[in-house]
Amino acid sequence: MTVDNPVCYDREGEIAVIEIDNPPVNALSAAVRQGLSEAMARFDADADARIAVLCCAGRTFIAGADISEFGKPPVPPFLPDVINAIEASEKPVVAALHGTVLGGGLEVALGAHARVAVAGTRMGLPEVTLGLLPGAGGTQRLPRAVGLEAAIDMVTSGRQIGADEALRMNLIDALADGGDPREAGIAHARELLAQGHAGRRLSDAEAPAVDPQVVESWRAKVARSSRGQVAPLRALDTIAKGLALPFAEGLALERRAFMDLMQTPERAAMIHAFFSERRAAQQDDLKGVTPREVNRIGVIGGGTMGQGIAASALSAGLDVTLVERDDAAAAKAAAGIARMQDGAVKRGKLSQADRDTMMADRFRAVTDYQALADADLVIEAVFESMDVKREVFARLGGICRPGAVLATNTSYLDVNEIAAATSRPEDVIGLHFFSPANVMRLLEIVVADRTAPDVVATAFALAKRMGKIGVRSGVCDGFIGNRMLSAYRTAADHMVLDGASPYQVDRAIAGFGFPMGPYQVGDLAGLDIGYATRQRKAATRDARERVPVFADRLAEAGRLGRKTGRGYYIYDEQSPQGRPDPELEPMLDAIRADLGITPRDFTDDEIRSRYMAAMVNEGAKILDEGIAARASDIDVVLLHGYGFPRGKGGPMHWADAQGAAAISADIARYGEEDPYFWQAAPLLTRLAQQGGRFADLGKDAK
Ligand code: 3H9
Repeated sequence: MTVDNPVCYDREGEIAVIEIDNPPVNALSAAVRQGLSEAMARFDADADARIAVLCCAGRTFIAGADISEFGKPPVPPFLPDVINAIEASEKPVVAALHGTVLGGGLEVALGAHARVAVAGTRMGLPEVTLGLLPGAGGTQRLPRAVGLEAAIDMVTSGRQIGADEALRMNLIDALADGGDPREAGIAHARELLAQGHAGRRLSDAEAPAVDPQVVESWRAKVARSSRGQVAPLRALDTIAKGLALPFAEGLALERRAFMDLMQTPERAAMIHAFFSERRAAQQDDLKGVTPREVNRIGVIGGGTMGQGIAASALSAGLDVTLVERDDAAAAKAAAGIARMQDGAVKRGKLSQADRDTMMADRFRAVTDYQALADADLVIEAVFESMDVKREVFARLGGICRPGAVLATNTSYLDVNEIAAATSRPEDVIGLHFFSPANVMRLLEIVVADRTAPDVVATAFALAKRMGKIGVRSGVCDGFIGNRMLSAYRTAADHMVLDGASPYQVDRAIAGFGFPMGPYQVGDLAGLDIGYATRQRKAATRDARERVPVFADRLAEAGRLGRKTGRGYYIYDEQSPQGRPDPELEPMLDAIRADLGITPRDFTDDEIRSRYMAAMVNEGAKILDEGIAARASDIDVVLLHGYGFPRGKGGPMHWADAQGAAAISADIARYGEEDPYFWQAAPLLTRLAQQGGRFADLGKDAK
């Protein structure tokens, strides 16, 4: 290997070893493709080499095409040609797999004549999660290896499978004993040589029969799960149509589909999401700051949130002490956490033995705060009241060891005020988990005025360890996510006051790609939460602010959403997911009449425009105030905490695609009716005037 060539060729006797070393994930950059082509030519010409092993250095086999090259002009050699050359070799090539063998990486492996994996290897074709489909033979070779339905499942979902499953479905030929992929490949190559076995070319294998009925039933399933995304259905079609053609024509069909998808806004949005998630952890001011060590965690409060946080921390290998008010509450919390871990065992994510030792050795639920004396980090998840939180933090300041991080899971309260309740505000930070905390990946890291840099670094390190995506937020009411939610929910409420039905709003928003509309979300979260917030703010409310009287009426009538069987929708055995309530419209009409509003019709498009304009406008204010450091952080919050459709990249990416001028013009129009709510963010106005984009602001410009 030279400095420029990330692919190394050497020999072990009759076995050629072709090793790729392109950190961090051995992505198939132009240099790797070039190096692989040259290595294959050298192997073909090497009379002393009878078989080749293709493996990778570092933490993983090839994790796919180099995503950072997407959207730029393609540079030869192209991956399908490189893979065809591997497969066309007269002498067998063994792919030796480890780590995460994804996308183009799995396609390279499918072009080899045999595949061996070390234990723990994961494989998948995640292209649909980037708005693409496998573009280097995956739609044609995979079905020839594993059969039609298994291939459709993998390609249209992008899901990863483990090495055991891969062996069962014939995706790999063998599972190695040891953990070293190079050694595993060499051992497998020796076996093949000894048996006189040359492996097989998948392009020569017979294509599985394509039963149109099977394809149709998958189409219905994929259409449901992909919620308007184009790539999964295009992938399904490409598999089905391609398999009916000779192999080379199937490949050509696939290539055309891949190039088409490369041009879609969906592809750009999903790749924006991918890099935004990774960028969120990059904090310039934390370079060189060492995080504090965290092994023992305390969780105060064993409600749904506390349980989820504890379960998630346990799964990350941390030691957890949970504190509750009394023995009964502690026992209830412990039982809830045990149930979550049992669920993980059932889903195959955790072994029974690990679950048992985790619960016995690394977890305890107690009633005495003193048990937190040696915790490295304590997360408070008690009732959302400033008085209660201040009391908890005042106590913690005296009990926790010096240097322990004190975190609050508040979802909107002022973290500066909470920090002021302790003698050590520099140790205090907000860690806003989302419910259910053992499932949701988003973690808002709320940095208060006096939070120490190493506490911020500790929070990011903890997020990573817990498999969460940490996004930094400044202190404001609701932080990034709930503040945005409040804005777009208010826009929806105004439309309902003015004549739209909540059911139409929900349908229109689902039509944009959200899994649920705002009123379905409200019913799920419980209508008492919003009611309590409105009550809290009533005394200081500006007289020009329009109140969603209908929401108050529902809450006052005890219609609190799913948990009471009735909110905006009715939930019963007949309709567990909810059905419209015939009493709602008459109630809304009466309220409108009381308020002197003549109801008007809204089109679904207008509903979506107003909803999105409110969201983007609030995002612009959040950026202007420095609550979020970059637009892409806001996108990550909405994508991971609020169901924003990934195929649209997040609200700020979506705004850039529409153009600030168009959104700004909408807001100016809406503002003619309600100038109080529709106040354009100065940043949005600026971008509209200059033709600028959120993506080019500040850190995003780098
Ligand atoms: C494809 O293959 C198309 C083909 O079908 C056809 C082609 C013709 N490219 O996630 P991490 C970077 S589509 C470039 O933090 P982890 C990443 O940005 C591709 N860069 O680590 C980060 O950089 P930084 C199909 C990539 O251990 C660093 O590597 N493949 C790529 O948590 C570490 O990443 C995929 O979709 C890439 N492909 O997870 C796989 N992948 O440090 C996408 C990663 O500067 N990748 N980087 O922020 C993943 O799912 C995860 O990165 C992986 C590692 C599981 C591999």
